[in-house]
Amino acid sequence: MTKIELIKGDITKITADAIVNAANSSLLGGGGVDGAIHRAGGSAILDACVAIRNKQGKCKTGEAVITTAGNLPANYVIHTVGPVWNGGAKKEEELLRNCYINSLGLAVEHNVKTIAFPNISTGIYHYPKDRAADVAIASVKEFLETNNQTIGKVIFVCFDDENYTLYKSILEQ
Ligand code: AR6
Repeated sequence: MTKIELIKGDITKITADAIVNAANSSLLGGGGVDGAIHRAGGSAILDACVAIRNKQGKCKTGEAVITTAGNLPANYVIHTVGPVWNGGAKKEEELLRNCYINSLGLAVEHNVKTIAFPNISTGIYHYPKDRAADVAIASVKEFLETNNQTIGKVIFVCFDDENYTLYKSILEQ
């Protein structure tokens, strides 16, 4: 049985096999959690992202790539590109679900036992937090029920009180 854990805090401080980054399709860094991860992890992460860019181009929305975690207390960073919220009829839900499913797929491929997720798309990309929390938790549960034999723990790391309260109430149900 995989454990689902909820933490309020900074994902760059989490010790896990992999932490997930809410990146953009350039993979070259940005603000929010992306900026925090690149700052704390150092240039090895950007170097690895540039190498991926050179090989396969930009990362499409909903897709994910994996790199070293540089100086972070994790082995890998899985960079996924969440959808920008655009009213809800632009496949945002499906794309956000893909972020979680594709990140977990990469994690399994790399024998990751513990993985930490931020609240993808709920900052600069303005996905409504309540809807995003529903999608995140449902997608992770679906993946764990159907595909997983190896992941031991999934940690949802909420940076702000609103997300933490939303996740807490959904997970307690
Ligand atoms: N640890 C955990 N969560 C964090 C941290 C942190 N250190 N910092 C922020 N958050 P955002 P997005 C939360 O804006 O909406 C970047 O420029 C934050 O409170 O980081 O997917 C990228 O390059 C929010 O709940 O990501 C893209 O251009 C959540 O992380 C764009 O932002 C996501 O907020 C992606 O936007």
